[in-house]
Amino acid sequence: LTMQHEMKLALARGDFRLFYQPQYEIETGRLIGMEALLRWQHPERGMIPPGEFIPIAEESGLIVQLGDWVLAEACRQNKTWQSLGLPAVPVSVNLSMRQFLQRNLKERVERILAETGLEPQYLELEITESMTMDVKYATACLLELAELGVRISIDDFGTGYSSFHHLKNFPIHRLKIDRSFVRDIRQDPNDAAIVAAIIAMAHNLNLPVIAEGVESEDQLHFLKTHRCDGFQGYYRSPPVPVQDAESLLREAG
Ligand code: G
Ligand code: G
Ligand code: MN
Ligand code: NA
Repeated sequence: LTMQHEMKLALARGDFRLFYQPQYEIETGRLIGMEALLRWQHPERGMIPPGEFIPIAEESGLIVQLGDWVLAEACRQNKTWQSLGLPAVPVSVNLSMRQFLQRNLKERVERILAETGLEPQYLELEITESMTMDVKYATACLLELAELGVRISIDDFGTGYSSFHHLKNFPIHRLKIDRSFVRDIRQDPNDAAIVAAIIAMAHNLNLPVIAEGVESEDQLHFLKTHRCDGFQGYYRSPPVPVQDAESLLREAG
């Protein structure tokens, strides 16, 4: 069985799962969002991390179907939480390049929102910086998505080729600083300078910034001092299964 075939079976059997990582406001510690992260619960091999199958799904094109499943599942789950009276926060979903290049992406997202009944402001789409290289296409595509009323963030910011010039023309709602810059923020003055510069630049463009991969009090303190708006990371919580995510929302309510 090829990996591609196995993934098709897994999708049909319901072996994919979403984990959720909470996002917090730095100033208050308040829970402000949940990032949905895909996992494959393989019957024999156990939990397979996305790094091992997303590239293959991307190559084969299966990512389009899988991505639709992720979108629908995240929206459905968020709507369920809201129906239970839990605090309403946006759910963030990672888009792959292949999904971003689909001509009917807007219609697909629109249909999923309609089918799940989730209001568009409670869905955030994460695209990576590298997906905006074709500036003309990215601008047009992001404008279409923004028209739906969904939120858009730039993930892994700082790792790609960033055109600050074009950034200001994208209809985006926030930047996510890549965790590779956060890791050594207290040891490496270059990383510290980069993070401080990204925050300052984003704020000049009126964009909130969230830092990923925060693992220590020290890192959080640095980010707070530099007025970073949000964070996610093991320091507060790793990505957790749906039941644990629900508990976190309950505690926040
Ligand atoms: O959750 P984890 O750290 O293992 O994720 C590894 C990578 O897989 C990250 O870059 C993350 O953005 C990506 N990823 C996780 N879930 C999804 C998903 O649903 N769709 C896409 N396209 N990428 C995902
Ligand atoms: O590329 P993206 O930002 O979507 O990747 C998210 C990935 O980062 C998830 O797979 C998640 O498991 C991982 N992650 C989340 N928090 C931390 C953290 O504090 N440290 C590290 N090393 N990885 C993290
Ligand atoms: Mn992400
Ligand atoms: Na990232």
